Formats: sequence, C-alpha cells, structure tokens
Amino acid sequence: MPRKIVLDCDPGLDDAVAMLLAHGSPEIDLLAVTTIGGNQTLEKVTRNALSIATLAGITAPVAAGCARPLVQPVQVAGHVHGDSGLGGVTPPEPTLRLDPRHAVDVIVETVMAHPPGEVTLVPVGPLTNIALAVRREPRIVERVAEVVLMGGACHMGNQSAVAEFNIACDPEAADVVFSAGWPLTMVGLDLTYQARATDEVFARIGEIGGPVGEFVLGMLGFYRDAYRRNRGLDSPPLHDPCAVAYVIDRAVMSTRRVPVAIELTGTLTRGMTVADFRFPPPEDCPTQVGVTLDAERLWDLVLDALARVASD
Ligand code: PIR
Ligand code: CA
Repeated sequence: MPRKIVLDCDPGLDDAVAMLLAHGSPEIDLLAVTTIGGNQTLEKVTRNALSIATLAGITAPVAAGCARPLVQPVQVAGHVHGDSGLGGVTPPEPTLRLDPRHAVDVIVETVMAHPPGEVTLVPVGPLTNIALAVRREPRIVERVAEVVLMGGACHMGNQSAVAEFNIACDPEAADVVFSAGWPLTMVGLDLTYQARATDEVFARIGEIGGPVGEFVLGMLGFYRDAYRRNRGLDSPPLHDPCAVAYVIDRAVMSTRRVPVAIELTGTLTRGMTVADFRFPPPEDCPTQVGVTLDAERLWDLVLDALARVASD
C-alpha cells in the first residue's frame, strides 16, 4: 500500500524536486500539496507549486496557506532560490486551478477524512500551517500516521549559526509542532548536508531530458551557483527530497530517538532545535532525528522518480 502524504512546501528549488519525487514514486500517494510563505512570498511559491504540478501532471489539490509567520515578520530566501523562487528557470504557465480552501483546512480535512494512522504529514517549509492545523483540530495529532519534516539542525544552522531556515522563519509554530506529541522525524541539516548534488548527480539528471529534465537541470544549476557564491560549497545539499525519501524507504537514513525543543527566547539562538543527547531516550520519546544518509539510495530514488515523471 502506498503511503498517503500531504506535502506542505514553499517551492523553492529543493521543494520542487521533493514534489517531483513524491509524484514519481509508486510508494507515495500524494493527497494534497499545501503552500506556505518561506523561500519566497506565499503568492510566488503558490504559483510555483501550480506550475510544477502542471508540468508534472500532478492532479492532487494545491491549496495556499499562511503568508506570514505567527509572530515574527516575513523573511524570504531570494539569495538562494531567486526572485521567482525557482531560480533562473521560467516555470510553465500554470493551467491548474488553485483549490479554494485554505491549506490549514485541507490539512485538517484530509487527515480527518482518512482512518487513523493513514496520513503522513511532510512539511518542508516553515511550520505555520501545521501549527494552525493542530490548534484548529487537535485530534489530528492522534490521527496522523506520523510527521516527517525537513527543518532544524543539531550542530550548525543556515539562517544563523545554530538555527535552520524553516524553524527560524516561525519558531513559535515549530514549538507547537515539536511539542504536540505525535511521532515526528526531524530531517535536519545534519542529514541533508549529506545529500549533495554532485557532478555525477547532475550528469544523471542531464540524461533525463525533455521538459521535466530540462526544468530540474535549470533549477539545480541556479541552486548550485547560489551555494558556490554564498557558502563556497561545490555541490549543493538538496534538503527537502530527503524527508520524502524517508517516507518512501526507511533505509535511506539512520535515525536517533532524542527529545527536541525549540529555542524561543535566545538572543543568539532563537529558532534553534535543541536536541538533548545526554540521556538514553525515554521509551515514549515521540521525536527522532535523521543521522546518517545513504546518499546512493537517495539519488536512486530521486532519479527513478524524475525518469518516471518525465516519461508520463
Ligand atoms: C534552503 C532553504 C532556505 C534557505 C537556504 N539557504 C537554503 C529552504 C529549503 O527549501 C529547505 O526546506 C530549508 N529551507 C533548508 O533550510
Ligand atoms: Ca523548503
């Protein structure tokens, strides 16, 4: 049975690949795509989600969520994802219509419309929509299969020395999501920095061709340039597909069970995911973090999915 997911995202170059990975994987049943302001404004990332869905033939509903975080002002990552949010590539004109419902309602309705333990939430942007869904309908906490999110970091941040972008954008929302008590896997930067799009990966993507292959290659070229410019990294880490990959195949990463709390008040550390590694984790600890990636397995999943989307 394919795993049913709701992908909450802010496309975003790596979000776009996460969408294609979910759509192109027979192990995944993509029930809905919901958007959240993050890498770019809500308006832009929502248009991008519709464009990618159009290009890839995704027929699941696409619904727009929150334009700003619960408490702090909006911040975007245009220096990484470009002014459009999809780098230098011009996304195709969307022909799909936006679902008229708010993303928070789509999340709640989708989880509650399925039997307990069936729907997995996969947030790969700031956590505002997910936090509001928990407040709107607390029963989703018991009802989901699990939450597998990209966000956080145990050792080094990207938005600040210690805070990762998705968490730093809306720390209060992250606090709600991390303390809810549902089974939660944090696929953080410690894990995703092992998912490097190397020259070999670029070459494999280059072989796909067609509109989908060209689109991904164009996006990732921009993304690679940004990481070279901003970070001095030759091969950029592709964060968001790692969370989707873990839903497809547990063997793609090892995990460690550990309590994680969100720093809300630190002057230098706001938005940090504080993982407490001191003790053996309590039996009932609902949170775990990704530790070691099987990069070969990840790229096989991504390349297989892209080839399937391209040939459909
Ligand atoms: C990636 C992101 C934001 C900023 C940078 N510098 C790089 C986005 C990605 O889409 C991913 O979800 C997460 N936020 C990684 O921090
Ligand atoms: Ca993202």
